Amino acid sequence: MYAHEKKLTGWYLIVGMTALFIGGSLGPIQKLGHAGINWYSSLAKIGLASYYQGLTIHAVMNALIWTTFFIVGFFTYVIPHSLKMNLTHPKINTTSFVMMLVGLIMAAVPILMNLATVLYTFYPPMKANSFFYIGLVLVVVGSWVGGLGFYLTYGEWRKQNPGVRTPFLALGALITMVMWQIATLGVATELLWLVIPWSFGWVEGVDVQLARTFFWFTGHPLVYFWLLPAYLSWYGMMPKQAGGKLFSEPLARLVFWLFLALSVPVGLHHQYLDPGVPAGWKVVHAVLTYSLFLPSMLTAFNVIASLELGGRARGGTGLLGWIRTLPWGDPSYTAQNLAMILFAFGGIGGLTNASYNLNLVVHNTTWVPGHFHLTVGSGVTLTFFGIAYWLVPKLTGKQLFSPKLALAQAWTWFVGMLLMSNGLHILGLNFGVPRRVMLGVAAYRVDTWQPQVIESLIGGLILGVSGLLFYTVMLGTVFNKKALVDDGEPMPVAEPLEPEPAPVWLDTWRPWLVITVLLILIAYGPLLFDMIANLNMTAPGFRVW
Ligand code: HEM
Ligand SMILES: [Cu+2]
Repeated sequence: MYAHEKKLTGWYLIVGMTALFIGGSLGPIQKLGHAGINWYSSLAKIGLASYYQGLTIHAVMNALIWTTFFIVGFFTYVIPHSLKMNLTHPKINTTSFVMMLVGLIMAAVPILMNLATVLYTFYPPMKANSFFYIGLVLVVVGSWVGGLGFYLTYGEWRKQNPGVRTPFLALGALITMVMWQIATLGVATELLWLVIPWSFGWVEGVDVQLARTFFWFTGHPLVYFWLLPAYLSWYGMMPKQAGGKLFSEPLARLVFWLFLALSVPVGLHHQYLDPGVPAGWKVVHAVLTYSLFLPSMLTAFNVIASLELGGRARGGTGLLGWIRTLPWGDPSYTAQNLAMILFAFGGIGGLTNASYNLNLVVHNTTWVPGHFHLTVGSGVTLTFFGIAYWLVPKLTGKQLFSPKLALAQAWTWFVGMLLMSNGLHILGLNFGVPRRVMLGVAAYRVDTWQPQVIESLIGGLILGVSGLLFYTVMLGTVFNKKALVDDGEPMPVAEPLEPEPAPVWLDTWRPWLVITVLLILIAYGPLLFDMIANLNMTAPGFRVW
């Protein structure tokens, strides 16, 4: 059973991890560039034209491709196993993978040919080769098709199980996909309506402000699309790995519904400094952004309480003694717990970014990459590594290669990221050092930056080693001679502490979807109406590289 699902998940993971390998390799090279050690003239010989081409590859492969492929692949495994039934339309899910792969290739070729060095935000009026944009659309639409396969499977399950609560893991995954589906309407509109016709030269100009607004309509919920699968594992799997139970399952469901409702109508917090957006709407989005603090804190409380149950069940006592008895020898658990700690720092910094006035201080400084390497670069990526440490053995039927090496991977990522992100945060906050610059050759570079430049370089190099350890463990597992002993459990599933089923309103889609759409209409409706009524398709395209 589940042979098709496993194979498909395996393919998603192979593509995602390959993308991360290519993108991740450039990370330490960028750090060297910041410190004045310039590898780019040597890299030119193998076709890398500039720091910016490298930065585009780094962020597109890591933040867009690795995440999306891993997530859709993970859900292809989790949803059927959670519902305890096969995908009902396996061909649809296979089509999803093929579309995403074709899209990836279509976008990657222009990037590698230096025809799309527009960074992963591709803000117009920078203009890339059309196939870059078409490829990205295909990746997104391919993920929608995957979602469709999941919904059809869920519909069939619902028919066979009327009145039964949707299992938590399936519900969380489905909510994440629906949120993604709604959120990506923004970037799909941006590309299909504004950018692609303009990049082909069918229309003269593009409305830069409207394009950015559509982009961030998707751009913020994108971070929750990355994060919710990690939350799903923290809530629904890690307590089991720790020997505990999910402290409050209804609360966990509520959190997913809240993220569905609140992820989208907050995008303007990325546009506080955009001159074409009225201040009033920025304030509305700022307030809504702070409302995300609620589900975030509920998560911290619920997940830590669940882990505490595990630590105590394993013999831990005292106020904090249970922390010591958590399964720190298990790389899957440890990677995810360390990811959580890094993510907590990222979340705290995020409060600064989200503040309308404090944002001015850190906007477009190195503080920002300092922040998101803690969130997507660690909270998400290190959690996905932790998941891979149990999932890849299940997929291949092989034992995890060298759990010790995997543990070393988790800890080196933790230490490396603390150093790199600390350095980047301080440089941005104290000195206003700009992001997206090869600082080593900047004319305005000063010696007072040096301590943090070195600190973050050391962090970046440790991260590079950590990345190599990850790939060693993955390849070692795939080629491991030792077969996995089947324990009959396809994935860790945390039991709820309270046996009663969650209330029906936490398993009902309609009211939550209505709230979601209403909030989006309130937060974006008048603004978009105004921008479209005053459409300004005037900016010509530029090739600045
Ligand atoms: C080996 C580990 C890594 C290192 C050393 C590293 C280093 C860097 C550096 C130095 C920058 C450029 C900062 C600038 O010039 O503004 C950067 C940008 C970025 N990184 Fe990483 N990174 C790593 C892993 C990751 C991962 C795992 C992700 C996401 C999953 C990620 C996502 C990004 C993104 C989205 C950018 C922004 C690019 C832009 O501004 O257009 N990085 N990284
Ligand atoms: Cu955001």
